[in-house]
Amino acid sequence: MTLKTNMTLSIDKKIAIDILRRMLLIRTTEETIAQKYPEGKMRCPTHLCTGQEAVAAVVGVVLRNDDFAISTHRAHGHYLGKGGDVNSMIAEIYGKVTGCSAGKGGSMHLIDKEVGFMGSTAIVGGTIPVGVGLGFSIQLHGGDQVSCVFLGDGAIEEGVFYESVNFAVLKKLPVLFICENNLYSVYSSLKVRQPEGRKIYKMVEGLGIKSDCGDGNNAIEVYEKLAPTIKEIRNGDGPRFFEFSTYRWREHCGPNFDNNIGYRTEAEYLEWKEKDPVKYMKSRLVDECILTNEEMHSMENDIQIKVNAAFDFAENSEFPSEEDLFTYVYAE
Ligand SMILES: Cc1ncc(C[n+]2csc(CCOP(=O)(O)OP(=O)(O)O)c2C)c(N)n1
Ligand SMILES: [Mg+2]
Repeated sequence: MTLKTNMTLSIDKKIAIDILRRMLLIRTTEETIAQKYPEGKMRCPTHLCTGQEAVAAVVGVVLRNDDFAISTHRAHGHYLGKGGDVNSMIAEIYGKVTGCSAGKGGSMHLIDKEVGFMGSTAIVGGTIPVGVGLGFSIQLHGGDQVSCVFLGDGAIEEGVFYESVNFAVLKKLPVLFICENNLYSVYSSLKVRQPEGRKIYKMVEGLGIKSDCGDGNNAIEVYEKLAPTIKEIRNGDGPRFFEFSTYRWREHCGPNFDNNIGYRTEAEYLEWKEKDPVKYMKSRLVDECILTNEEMHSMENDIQIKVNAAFDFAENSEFPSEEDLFTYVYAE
């Protein structure tokens, strides 16, 4: 692929392409899951992140392989963004022994220490103290890694969030808290959960942590905020909190759209769909002559082939044996 000049983007061209490639991988994987889910072969609940790809992709790019990330029930994008293997993830969702959690976890319980993806669980807020503990372990070992804790706006309403941030601030831990504010906790809007006008990142700042917010549908803005921050955290400057605004397109859990059931409107969804983070990044890269339309189509085609191959891999893999059921995924 040839890189063109004439660029006004503030970020390196290769990094911009890397971010887009990860976003496309996440989008294509999620949309293919949605398409195939009704076949009934994926027997676990799936919380898709279509519409939320930018933050996951950028975090994956700014983190190193030996940095840690820990996530939630909506983990697919975080896992793939961090460099997780799409074959292992799809096999996991199919419950196969070749899955990243050996077929025992399913969509909401992904773990892959090869890429520093230290787990995801369905208990809202449950992984936050684990991510802080990972940050503590980095500090105790004198390393320069970062522990990234992904959380949703709903997790801000769990007490453990406050205990965890307090401990991270107290010990000046290398923890990056990434809150993807998609406005909803299942069917409850922030409007019925928080006082009017409250900004999450401002409230969290009150705990003594440097906090900021940004447009989670604009991958370039997310990169500009996170790249310098990661360096500061590595240099021992303590934890950081970011709130990025975004929107999940599909239903809370499952492959369908649910704008007709009354908790949000079609108009709101369409407004956010206009701000499609993938479309935005694609058009920026074409407009800035970093990629031609042909190169873009070729990249998209390659990714769809890779994703289709992952589904074939999953379908052709074995279920865990009875013996496998009693062995640990990670023995140490
Ligand atoms: C402790 C706990 N309470 C409630 C639930 C039910 N629940 C599952 S996902 C979810 C919404 C979480 O919202 P948010 O953190 O904003 O993440 P999003 O689904 O928007 O990505 C809730 C309340 C749960 N799994 N765990
Ligand atoms: Mg939410």
